[in-house]
Amino acid sequence: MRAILLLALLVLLAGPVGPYSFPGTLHSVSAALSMPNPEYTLQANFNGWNFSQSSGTNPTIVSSFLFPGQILTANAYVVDGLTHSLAYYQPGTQPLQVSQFDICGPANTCLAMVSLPPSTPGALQFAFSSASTFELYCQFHPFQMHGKVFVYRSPDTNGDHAVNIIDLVAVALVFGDNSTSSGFRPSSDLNRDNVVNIVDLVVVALNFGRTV
Ligand SMILES: [Cu+2]
Repeated sequence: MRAILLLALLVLLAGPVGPYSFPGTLHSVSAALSMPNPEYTLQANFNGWNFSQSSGTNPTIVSSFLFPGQILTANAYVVDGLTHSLAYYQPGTQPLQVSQFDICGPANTCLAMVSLPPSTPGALQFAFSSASTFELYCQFHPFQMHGKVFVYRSPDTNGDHAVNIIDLVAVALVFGDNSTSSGFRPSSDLNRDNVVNIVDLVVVALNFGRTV
């Protein structure tokens, strides 16, 4: 009963016309990550992505609106006069495995890439196909320029393309479960931390009413 009240409150607070903001556990790099069709901008610097910026150097990109199938828009521009690139790699790819000669494609180690010549900003739109934490590299300087992209599990827990009360209840009913619980459902653990809690409920609430 407490969970039902909680979710009712969340729907009121963060419905489809809600503020679309929630302080995540990982820092984000721009307000544009706090709304549908998330977008971010990074400075390309040999010393690290967003070196010395308020986001922190080599940030993790995280958004409650980033889950499989959702388009993430990356913008980047060079601040040190060098040539860089912004590329997404499979989870766990190490700097030694990254090269400017990698061919990027949906089934490759490098998933997608945009070149960043010194004087021309680059943009890359990409939809990750799985819920995981991907690597964000400059292929020219993979040891220095290495961030991450956190992709949630879909708040559309039953796969009917609508985020609605069914999905909110699916999370609320297993609220408090962790991966050792007998009824644990990974599909309700949206942030993949092996416990179903307020963070997971909020991701559903923020997307409530959306077609995804
Ligand atoms: Cu670089």
